Amino acid sequence: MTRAAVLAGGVGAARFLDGLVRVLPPRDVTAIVNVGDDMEWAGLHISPDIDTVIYTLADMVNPETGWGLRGETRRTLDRLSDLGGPDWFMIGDLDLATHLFRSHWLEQGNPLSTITRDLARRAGLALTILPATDDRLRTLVNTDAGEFSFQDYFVRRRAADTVRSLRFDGVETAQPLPKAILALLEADVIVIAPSNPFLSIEPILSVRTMRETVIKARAPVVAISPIIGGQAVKGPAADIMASLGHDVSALGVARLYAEIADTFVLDQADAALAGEIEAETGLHVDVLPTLMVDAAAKTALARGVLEAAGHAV
Ligand code: FO1
Repeated sequence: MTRAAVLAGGVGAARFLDGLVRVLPPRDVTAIVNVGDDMEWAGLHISPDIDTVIYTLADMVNPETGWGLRGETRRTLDRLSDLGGPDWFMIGDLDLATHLFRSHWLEQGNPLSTITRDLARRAGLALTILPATDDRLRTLVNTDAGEFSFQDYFVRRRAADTVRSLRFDGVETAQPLPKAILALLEADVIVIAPSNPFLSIEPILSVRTMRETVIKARAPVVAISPIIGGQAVKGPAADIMASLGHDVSALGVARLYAEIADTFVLDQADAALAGEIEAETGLHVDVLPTLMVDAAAKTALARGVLEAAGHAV
């Protein structure tokens, strides 16, 4: 039996997990998902990364965007537009039901983790999906134009502002889920998914005891680069790394994970950096095709990552 715990952000992580549950029994997989991107929108609680993971694994995701539901319309949003908004965040008509469901049960006093478990079960998923915390945790982006919530910065302002620093509001008091700590301690492999290191992974690791647990856990830690050939596959990772003064390359990502990971997986396109990364960071480097264009590519990456951790499947 190989138990895997995966630190996960949005689209890249969801695709990786989709491959992982095809090579491991889903019951042996735990995803610990970022909630720093969560927001309140029109009175509803939205957890984009959790929803992206659920929708992708349930094969319900909109393939064009990588988030939202396949085949949904924007009729409600258009009507909201006619009323004067808020309409800057694209909430599709089917996705809206998820936010109504989550908000309703939160309002009734249920923790986010319980609602997430329910949503995953109703989507027919057997892996464990845990929010990084049940407490309020919000990524705030400090830019030249002021401080914004992540979605304000990313969607409303189209990631146009130069980022100076990030802050995780609520992180001083946010508690990790005991189940997440246990999953990390019991795992045979811990994977840092190919997600934005600053916006997706750092908010998870910043929750108290999380980073220390990943470091002290007995399992090998494998981090997958979300940067290929100096570019992010999706999202603002490249821009943010650059404006925070980091090298926009697999080497730049490897440096961020040098203390926490054992193995670093980079794409074939960056194979030439392998030697330099090993020499500078001390990480063991594995070169794999990391672009998850279809089910076969996702499965191959998951298999390669398990092999890199010494767990052939
Ligand atoms: N990303 C966008 O770029 N524009 C949107 O209007 C948008 C709406 C949206 C609605 C629900 C959801 O679950 C995700 C949504 N996303 C949207 C993606 C979201 O911003 C993600 O947090 C990021 O892609 C980072 O993972």
